[in-house]
Amino acid sequence: MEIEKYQIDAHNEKLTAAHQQRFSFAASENAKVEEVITKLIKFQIAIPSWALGTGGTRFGRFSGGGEPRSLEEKIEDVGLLHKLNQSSGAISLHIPWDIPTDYDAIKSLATHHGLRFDAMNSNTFQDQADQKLSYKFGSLQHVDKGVRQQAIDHNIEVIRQGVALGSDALTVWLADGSCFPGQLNFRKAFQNTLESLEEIYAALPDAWKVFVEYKAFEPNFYSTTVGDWGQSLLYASKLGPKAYTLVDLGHHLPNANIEQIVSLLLMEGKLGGFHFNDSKYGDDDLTAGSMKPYQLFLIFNELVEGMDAKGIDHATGLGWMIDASHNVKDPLEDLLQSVEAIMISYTQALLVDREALNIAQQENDVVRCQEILQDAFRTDVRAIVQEARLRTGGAAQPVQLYRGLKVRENLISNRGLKTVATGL
Ligand SMILES: [Mn+2]
Repeated sequence: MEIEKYQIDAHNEKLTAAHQQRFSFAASENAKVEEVITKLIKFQIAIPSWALGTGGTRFGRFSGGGEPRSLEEKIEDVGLLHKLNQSSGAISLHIPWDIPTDYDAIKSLATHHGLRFDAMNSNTFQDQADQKLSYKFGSLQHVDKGVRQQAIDHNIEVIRQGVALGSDALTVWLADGSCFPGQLNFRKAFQNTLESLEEIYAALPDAWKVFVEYKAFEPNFYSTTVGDWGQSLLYASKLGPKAYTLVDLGHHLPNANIEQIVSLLLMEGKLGGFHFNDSKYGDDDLTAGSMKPYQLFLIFNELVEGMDAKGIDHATGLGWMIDASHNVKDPLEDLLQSVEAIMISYTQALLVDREALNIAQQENDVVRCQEILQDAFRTDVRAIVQEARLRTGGAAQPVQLYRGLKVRENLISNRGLKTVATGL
């Protein structure tokens, strides 16, 4: 299914008058509004191929129907999102779930939908049917060199796939760790992992980056070999200039100060990418901004401040990706909500009066510091985000139009009710 321009125009026309009124007010309140809109138009968030189907939990999975059955249909789905919000112009693939059969055809399909290929994701957290050795006790950390080599070869193969598609980054998330005290020699596990990553790093093309993603726990529940940002930063520093830390919002212990982590990684030039989601308890993979919107804003506040301090381009300097997966929502509606929440937080962070904040910090005026941050956070920026979307041909209200056009019903009638997205 494709959404046609006339359908978006018809939807927008009905909402123009009300939007204009709200936008004029927002513009009158914010002197920087045009500068902000320029940045919003450039800012694109990659959609992970695995978020397009119902994710499920370890207890069950409740398919919503019409899920993409192939890489082509996944690209089609991200194309639908991008058509609606004009902010989802990239797809992040997972290998071996998304191996193309015809690279040129896949590339031209992506181009047709205005999409590029974001970071490639390797998978050594589960065994594939044709796999010789098992990852039950880890992959890059494994005590057996043969298992490590298999995992290294897989990652190099993912780089090769990414090169063929025009991607320029590899994300390595490892389930490696241990479930019980004594199971693992921490130092040996670290060193094995580092040596394995060094071999993968050596296979990176010149302009490529490797993102080392950390996670505090799960599926291993006693130790994780890339468990936190300190461990990830150690690997990234030892590997070299093409290696960076990737922050996934759901991969911290409860109440971690993620904004401070982000700030220091940026200071060190080692923040490479971001996985957006939200959570209340653990790695809940909920819609971005659905649980802790103030935290999302505070993170963006540090991102904007840190990127500006280093002269990093907001849109291209870091890898921006969603990493979420749902059991109860239509995955496409959920992704539209996530992108909207991210754009709202980014906009609010752009509105922070940085000069005033610097002065207030310098004067230890704690009350004023809070006022400045919360003034930006409490600004209703939805009309600004909407204006950026309208100027690039997106829909005024993406979820509303998605429902109005009966996109899900359409996908179900095309693909069937009982479909399973590859990899889920
Ligand atoms: Mn992630």
